Amino acid sequence: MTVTLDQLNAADASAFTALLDGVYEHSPWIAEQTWSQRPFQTLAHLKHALAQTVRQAPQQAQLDLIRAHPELAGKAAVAGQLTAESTHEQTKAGLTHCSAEEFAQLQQLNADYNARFGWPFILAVRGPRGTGLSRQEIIQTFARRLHNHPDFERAECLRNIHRIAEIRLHDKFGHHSPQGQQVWDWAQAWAQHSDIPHTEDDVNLTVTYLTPAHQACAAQLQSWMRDGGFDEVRLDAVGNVVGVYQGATPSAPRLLTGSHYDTVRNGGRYDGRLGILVPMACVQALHRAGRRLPFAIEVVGFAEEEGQRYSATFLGSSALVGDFNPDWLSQLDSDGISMLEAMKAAKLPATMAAIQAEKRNPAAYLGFVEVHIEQGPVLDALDMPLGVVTSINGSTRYAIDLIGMASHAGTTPMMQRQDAAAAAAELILYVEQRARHDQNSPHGPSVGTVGILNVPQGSINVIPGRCHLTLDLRAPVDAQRDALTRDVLAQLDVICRQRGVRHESRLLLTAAAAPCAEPWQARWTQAVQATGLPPFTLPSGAGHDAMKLHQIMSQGMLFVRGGNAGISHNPLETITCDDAQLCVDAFANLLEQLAGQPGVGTPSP
Ligand code: HGY
Ligand code: MN
Ligand code: MN
Repeated sequence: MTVTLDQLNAADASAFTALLDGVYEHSPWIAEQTWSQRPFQTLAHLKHALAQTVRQAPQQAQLDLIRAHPELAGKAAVAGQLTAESTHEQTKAGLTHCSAEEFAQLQQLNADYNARFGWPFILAVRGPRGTGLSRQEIIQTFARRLHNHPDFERAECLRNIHRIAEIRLHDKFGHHSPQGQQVWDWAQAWAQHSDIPHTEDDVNLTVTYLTPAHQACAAQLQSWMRDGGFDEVRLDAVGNVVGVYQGATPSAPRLLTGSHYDTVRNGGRYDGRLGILVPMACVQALHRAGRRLPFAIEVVGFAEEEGQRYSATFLGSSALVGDFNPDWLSQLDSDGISMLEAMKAAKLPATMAAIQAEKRNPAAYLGFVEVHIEQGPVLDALDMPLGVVTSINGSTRYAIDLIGMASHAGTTPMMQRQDAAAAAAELILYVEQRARHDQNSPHGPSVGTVGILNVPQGSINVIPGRCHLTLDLRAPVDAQRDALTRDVLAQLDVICRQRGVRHESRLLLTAAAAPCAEPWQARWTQAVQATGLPPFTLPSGAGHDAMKLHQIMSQGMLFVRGGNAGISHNPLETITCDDAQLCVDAFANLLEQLAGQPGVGTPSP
């Protein structure tokens, strides 16, 4: 018998607790202490309230909650003493069918984990899709998390307990997330295309500009858009996939939305792609309902945002704002192929005229909205599925070659070296120390990263004569970004002087900080509240296509929680299909807000 919110809201404390029996393993106190917050507007509201009850409980109560859970394929399972819910979950994940080797691995992991942390390993084995992780995924996650810091691991166990509770609540309420599952499934299907072929135990998702995998992703997206009811679907002059779902009248203004479908090397499945798939799910629903809004919806899958194959970050969205840099066309990739040649091989027009024709007229648009995975730890740490972005950090990127003198590692006295790698090491530590200096800046912290570092043709017994590195410097406002950049480059000169080394530095990118327009922040906040969640705002440390569109129209962003503490640019990047559903619901609400807004035809401020 499924439970309903009306039933729950009308229940007295004991009936309320009874209705939620089993949601949190052997811990009725959580429902008891949450009862007073009724009425609950939505299931998301209830889940968030239950999670906050745990968050506000004393640490001992949190530990007791963790310890109330059985081990995976542990003694209780062997003795048949699991609760019905845990039995169902462990069975669904195949833990009742372990091979002898898997069983032995799990027993060892249980023993090692308990010895290290003093509580059982907690994992929502039904996974992000709710259909169950594989035994291999469970064992890999178990082994990986064994090395976490205890404070982090305790928090991660609690996050998994909330995910277990969420799935159990959905079972109780007969709740499903069909569009969230569709978005999640699309992301898995898209991830099959990679520049690096997948092997059984190594899924290295790498999709860089105009490679065969990239072109397969573009073809796949066009096919999904056509199937999903878009009226126009095309590949534009730089490889962006553009889908238009017309409005009620041909002259209707357009809402522009989308994100990028390229990835970093060995990246995640949701970075960028979520921002294409979520609006696509909303258009599919409108099409199926035969509905037309007073505005058209233009969804763009941007072809290149990460700047991996070529140093041309935001290439796709640059074309839409009219600042595609013609110099990019002559850039060579690591195989010596120019961007122009890559465009021709991909059967793109490969002319600046065609590229410049992609520039959008902002007067025809209501603005740009982008959904994106947070790519950071904030939402996951707060058990918050959605967050509204206030501003996108500005950034500068440099490629730097340090040039010293290669010489014999054995005979060159330490005081007579021009060691390019040692100079790089000193610079890296300075970048870290200088960025930390802004930790308490009133605008928010800066960040500084050296993401690429190598000694070309290095040898074990040769002092590095050259060292190549990249700088990625970011801050919430441009003045702070520029001060950080100035200091780092000044220190680079000092280090070079002191070490008899010289440098060749090349500015790759300057992206201005992009505050999200208040009207869009307000609409996203209203959309999040409509899901039953409290509004939450946060800045974006990551760069996004929205900061490009910001140059010609108002923009707003919605973040979705990333699991695994929000890790990103990493195969561990993850979201749940239920959070994806909340995101689709929020996007659909934003569309309804716009549709119901008088004079929606005029561009937003
Ligand atoms: O680096 C970034 O912030 C983005 O993922 N391109
Ligand atoms: Mn990225
Ligand atoms: Mn991205």
